[in-house]
Amino acid sequence: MSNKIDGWVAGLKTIESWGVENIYGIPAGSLNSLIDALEKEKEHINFIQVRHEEAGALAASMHAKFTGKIGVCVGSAGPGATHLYNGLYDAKFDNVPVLAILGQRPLSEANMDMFQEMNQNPLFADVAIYNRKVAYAEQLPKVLDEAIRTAVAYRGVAVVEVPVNFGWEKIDADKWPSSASSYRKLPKMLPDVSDIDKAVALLEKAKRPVIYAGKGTRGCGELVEALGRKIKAPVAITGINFDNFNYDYEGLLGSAFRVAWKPANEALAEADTVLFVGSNFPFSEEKGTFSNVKHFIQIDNNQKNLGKRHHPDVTILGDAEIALSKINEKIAEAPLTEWYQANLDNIKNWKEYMHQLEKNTEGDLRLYQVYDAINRYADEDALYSVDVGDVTQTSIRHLHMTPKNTWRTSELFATMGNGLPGAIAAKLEFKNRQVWSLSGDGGFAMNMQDIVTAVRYNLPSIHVVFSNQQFGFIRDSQLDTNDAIFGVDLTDVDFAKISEAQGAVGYTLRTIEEIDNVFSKAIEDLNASRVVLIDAKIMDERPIPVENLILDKELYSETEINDFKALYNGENLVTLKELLNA
Ligand SMILES: Cc1ncc(C[n+]2csc(CCOP(=O)(O)OP(=O)(O)O)c2C)c(N)n1
Ligand SMILES: [Mg+2]
Repeated sequence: MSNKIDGWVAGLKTIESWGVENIYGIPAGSLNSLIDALEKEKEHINFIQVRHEEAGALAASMHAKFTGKIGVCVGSAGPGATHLYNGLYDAKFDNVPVLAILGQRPLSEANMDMFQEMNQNPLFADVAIYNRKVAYAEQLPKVLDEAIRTAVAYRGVAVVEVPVNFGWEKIDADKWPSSASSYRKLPKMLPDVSDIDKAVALLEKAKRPVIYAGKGTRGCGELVEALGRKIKAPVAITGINFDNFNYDYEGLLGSAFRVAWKPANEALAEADTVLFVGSNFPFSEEKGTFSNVKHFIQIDNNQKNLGKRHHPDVTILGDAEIALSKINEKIAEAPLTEWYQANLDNIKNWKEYMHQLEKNTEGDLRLYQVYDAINRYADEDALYSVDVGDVTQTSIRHLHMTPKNTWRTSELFATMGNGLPGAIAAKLEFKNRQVWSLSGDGGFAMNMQDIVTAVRYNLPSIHVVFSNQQFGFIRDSQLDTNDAIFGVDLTDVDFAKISEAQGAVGYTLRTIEEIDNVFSKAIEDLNASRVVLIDAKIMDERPIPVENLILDKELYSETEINDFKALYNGENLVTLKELLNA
């Protein structure tokens, strides 16, 4: 007679075979057989007990973003399952693989409106690309294998509901399938040579070219920089792509629209030709990002994206790196142009503006000096898990990222509360790298209960809360659209105490003078394996709205311009138009 093992032990062996090391969740009756199996398999896979299933699902999604590997979370029948939503939608929107396991009442109790028995699969129909209920015990590992393979291949969310009794049923020990060793990455797609030639011809004719590099250019940032220098095209990027480029790259325009740099918005408004590579920039059409652009060339390895965000004159279906290197090989070096020089000067002017804010040592504590401290104290290969709010915008402006860093956030779904769960996931994987979470006071409060999770699993990390006592990002948008500001102020919370109460070290930073003391102690604590929180009580102010600049002399009066400059300390800001006309 062959050996028998529990259904869920077999299921875990299948999951383990795909290289999964951590499963995030909270136990419940409908998960008892899974938790039983996790105890039996604890030498091979970790159960990371979180304090809110949303934190677990966000950690799973952020794990996939930091590592490129599938993240796994569990939610118990009913309320535990529905708590997973934000993390799963985050994964769906950002195209990363996540497996969500849902508990369920035993099959014998199905369909009778039993306690917590919810008809779950329909609720996950929209978020999931694979969404099934296991039909019998022996099928449990098979369905999991199918789910993981699908999630990994299509980079999305797989949902598997498991009636709890299946997990205890005995199945043959060798009856757990795994297709993990058969998995192969898609080969890089070769672009059509004639499309490359058409792109080269358009770019050689361009008077004002811009390269727009999305996250499809990850890993080939240097090639983008080199092509930009060769054809005298400054480089705009998608916000999430900052760690693909060197902050010091002189042609870096930054990102466009609101979570953005000024030079990118100005350059895209004046450009005649855009080479749009590996991006799904959602604001393109609605915000008129490319409305003045005459020629648009798009490179993407997904047919679904070609022509989605702006109508291209030339489309190149293929791998970004291959397409860019072929263009780079074929294209003639352009001489220095006024266009390129004006953009270089504009970028320099913007960086000087940002540095002036960061290095200012007078007055109240502002977010800028906190970033300056992070830049000074962080390791050069630090990982940053960044929450959603002004903190997303200010991180892309003031963190001096390079390809050695990694930063991840909730990109397209943009859910608040992802910062801390992301840091937990990052530290579990990258034990030897420094991990930071950066959040606003609104976003941090959404999952602050999970500081104790970082403490419990000994995940030394630094968590910076930018406390402006506002839902700042929304307050700023109300300033532009509403008659009054309403519902956005926050009652002050002592986040240091909240962290200390969970076993972490907590600091409250209130003045510029205290910065070095607090940050050097925080690094000492970190090096002593502590979890550290810095609650930075910063001035409540709007960072400069680069999507609504009041700087153009043709559009605004001198008084309006001066008021705008005074409000944002931008006395020395110039415009690209001025530089082009100089
Ligand atoms: C879960 C969720 N709820 C609401 C929003 C809308 N929203 C976007 S940013 C933001 C405010 C963020 O406030 P805070 O974390 O304090 O950061 P700040 O902008 O003040 O730096 C809100 C409410 C969201 N993105 N996600
Ligand atoms: Mg805030």
